Amino acid sequence: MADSEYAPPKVWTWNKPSGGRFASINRPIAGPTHEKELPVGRHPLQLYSLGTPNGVKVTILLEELLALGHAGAEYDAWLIRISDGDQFGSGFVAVNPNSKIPALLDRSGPGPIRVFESGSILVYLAEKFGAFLPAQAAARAECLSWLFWQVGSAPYLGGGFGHFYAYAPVKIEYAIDRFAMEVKRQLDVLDRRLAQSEYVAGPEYTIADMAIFPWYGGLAKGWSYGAAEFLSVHEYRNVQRWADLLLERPAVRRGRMVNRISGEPSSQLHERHDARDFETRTQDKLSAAK
Ligand SMILES: N[C@@H](CCC(=O)N[C@@H](CS)C(=O)NCC(=O)O)C(=O)O
Repeated sequence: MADSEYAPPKVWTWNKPSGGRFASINRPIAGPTHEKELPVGRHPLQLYSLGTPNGVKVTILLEELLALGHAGAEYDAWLIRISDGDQFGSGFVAVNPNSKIPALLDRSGPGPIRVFESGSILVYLAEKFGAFLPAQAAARAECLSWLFWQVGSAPYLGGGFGHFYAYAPVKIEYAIDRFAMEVKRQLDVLDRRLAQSEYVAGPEYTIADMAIFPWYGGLAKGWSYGAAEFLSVHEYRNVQRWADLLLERPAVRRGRMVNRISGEPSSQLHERHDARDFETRTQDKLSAAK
């Protein structure tokens, strides 16, 4: 049946798979599907994640904190394979009832503290270590405004544009047009801001940059959905300038490797338990050692 002929029933029921990539993990109910404890390593912070844009925001911040000398930011990054349904294990759901990566357990205090939602994790860690979130009221407000701009905007990029352009089982012109228009508008918002300011929230590098970079920097650099040409991302020159600036940072480069399961084997560090893992435990090194 063509889309225009679809007449929604009175009550929606879950009677067939939704189709498209990731259909196997979509379901209309929450809660665990199976019992599975989460592993716990030796560091104060336990991160359960995957190297997607939402996961990378947090590993960039952790690597930046360590680069600043905050030893308390040492972390174990465990791999959650969402296409295998790891996010529906009982241990993961206890840390994030929303069953999505990233999820953090802070075990540095008297009792573990769970933190979920990537934006919330960024604020929690920035406040805990007093870094990358300005203290002065106006600068802090600007940083949090851009951080929440990312949290509110990216679902239109990922769930809207990315889904209908790259993952849906059918190409629907109406949906692709609608979300391409919105994503180009968002890129223009960012481009105009970055024409006035070195970093997104002002002259300082903050958690707003770390949140926005994996989504919109990644789109600008052609890493997302094979859509660089379609969206003419080269036209957003200030976004390009800023993305290149962030890519020069060693902590950003390390953060992008953690929990990554695609791309060059030398860029994939499936789990990170020690700073030396970047030198010794990337997939190319592990394969060579076999
Ligand atoms: N708003 C959430 C979104 C997290 C999210 O969508 N995570 C995706 C991967 S990027 C996920 O875990 N998907 C698994 C699923 O939907 O079952 C955040 O920012 O943390």
